[in-house]
Amino acid sequence: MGFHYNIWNVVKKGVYLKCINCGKEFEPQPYLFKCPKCSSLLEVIVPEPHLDWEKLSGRKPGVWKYRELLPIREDIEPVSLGEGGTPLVPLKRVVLRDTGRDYRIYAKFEGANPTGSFKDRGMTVGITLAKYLGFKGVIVASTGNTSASAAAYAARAGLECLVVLPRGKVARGKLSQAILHGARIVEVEGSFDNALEYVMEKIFGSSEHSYYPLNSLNPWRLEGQKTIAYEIVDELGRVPDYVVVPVGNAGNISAIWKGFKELYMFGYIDKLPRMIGVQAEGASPLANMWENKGKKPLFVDKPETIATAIRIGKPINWMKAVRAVIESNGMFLKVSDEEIIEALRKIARYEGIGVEPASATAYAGFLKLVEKETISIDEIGVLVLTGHALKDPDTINSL
Ligand code: AN7
Repeated sequence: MGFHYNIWNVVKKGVYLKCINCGKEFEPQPYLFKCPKCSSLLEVIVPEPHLDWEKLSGRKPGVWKYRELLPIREDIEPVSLGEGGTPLVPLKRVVLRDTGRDYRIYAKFEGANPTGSFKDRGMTVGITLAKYLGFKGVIVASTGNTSASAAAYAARAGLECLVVLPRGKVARGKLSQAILHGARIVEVEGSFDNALEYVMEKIFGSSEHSYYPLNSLNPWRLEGQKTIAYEIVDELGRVPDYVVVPVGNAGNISAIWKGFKELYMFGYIDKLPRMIGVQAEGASPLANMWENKGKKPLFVDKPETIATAIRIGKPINWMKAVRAVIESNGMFLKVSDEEIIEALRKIARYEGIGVEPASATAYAGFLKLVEKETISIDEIGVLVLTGHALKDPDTINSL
C-alpha cells in the first residue's frame, strides 16, 4: 500500500466484515473482498442502531435518510447527488390489459436516480469510502451503468475514474455518460466477465493500490443498494409479498434481501418478501441452475442478450443471490429477448415508464409468475425497474 489510511476515520464503530460461508469475522479493511480462509464472499455487518423508525419520517428521502443503518460514520459528509428516494408507482393499465386482473403491483423506478440507474445508491457509499480513505481514483469493470455512475460520483469527489468495458457491448447512453464525466476507458474483448478478470488482475496482480475497485464484489457498495428495501417498506407502509429483481452480477438482489433481513432482525418489520430473480435467456446461469434443481450456477462462457446490462455469464455474487432466493422461498426465472422487448414496449406505452431492456425483465418475469400461478391476486408485489430508457437509445429506436 503506497499510503496510509485509518478505516475508522470513515467506517462506524462496531462495523465488521463476515464471511457468508464459514462465518469468520474480520475487522473492516478496504481491500478484503474474499474470505482469507475459504475464499467466499464477505458482507458488511452494521451494529443494531438506536433508531425509532417513525423518527425517519421527517427526513428528506434518499439513501442517506437511513444513515443509522449504513456503515459510514455519521460525522462524514457523503459524496452525494441526491440518489434514492425514487418513485414507487402502481402499475394498473398494463397489468389489467395483460392479465385481465387487478394484481396489486408496484414499480420501483430506479431510472429516476441521478445517473439513471440504481447503481448510484451503491456508488454514493463506495465513492465516499474511496475519497475519505485517500485513494487517488476508482476502477470498475462494467456492462455500462456502473461505469456511468462511478464516473459521475468520482467527478463529484475529485477522484480519477478508470472503467473497463466489453468492447462494442455497452449501450450508447452509458458510454456517453462515462465520457462526459471524464472517465478513462479501457475496452476488452468478450463480455463483462472478461472485463472483471482484467480489473482483478490489475488490482490483485500489482502492489500499486491507488485505484479503489468498486465492483459489486465490493461489499461496501452493496450497503447503499440495500436502501431499496428500506424505501419500499417506508413507502408501502408494509412488507410486500414478493419483489422481482433483474439479475446480472447478482449484487442488487443480494443487497435488497440484506436490507429486508436487517429490518426484520432489528424488529422494524415482522415478515419477509419472496425474492424473485430474473435473468435473460442467453445469460441465465442462475435460472438454469434453478430449473435443473442444481446447487451451483451453470456458468455461461459466451453470454448473449439484447439486455446488455445483464449480459453476464459468471455472476460474482451468485452465492449471496442463491441464499437470498432460497431463504426467502423465492425463485429464479428467465425470459427471452422477445419477451423483454415486449415488456419494455408495454410499460412504456401503457404506463408511461421508460426503462432499458435489463429492467424490462422484471415485468416480463412478473407475467411468467402469473402464468405459473406462483403469485395470488391478493398479494402485493414490487418490480425493481433498474435503469432508464435513455440509457439504450439504439435498442429503443429499433423497436
Ligand atoms: C439496468 O453496470 O453489472 O445483478 O456493470 O445495469 O446487481 O448486477 C449492471 C447491472 C440490472 C443487474 N439492471 O444488477 C454494470 C452492471 C440494470 C443494470 C442489473 C444491472 P446486478
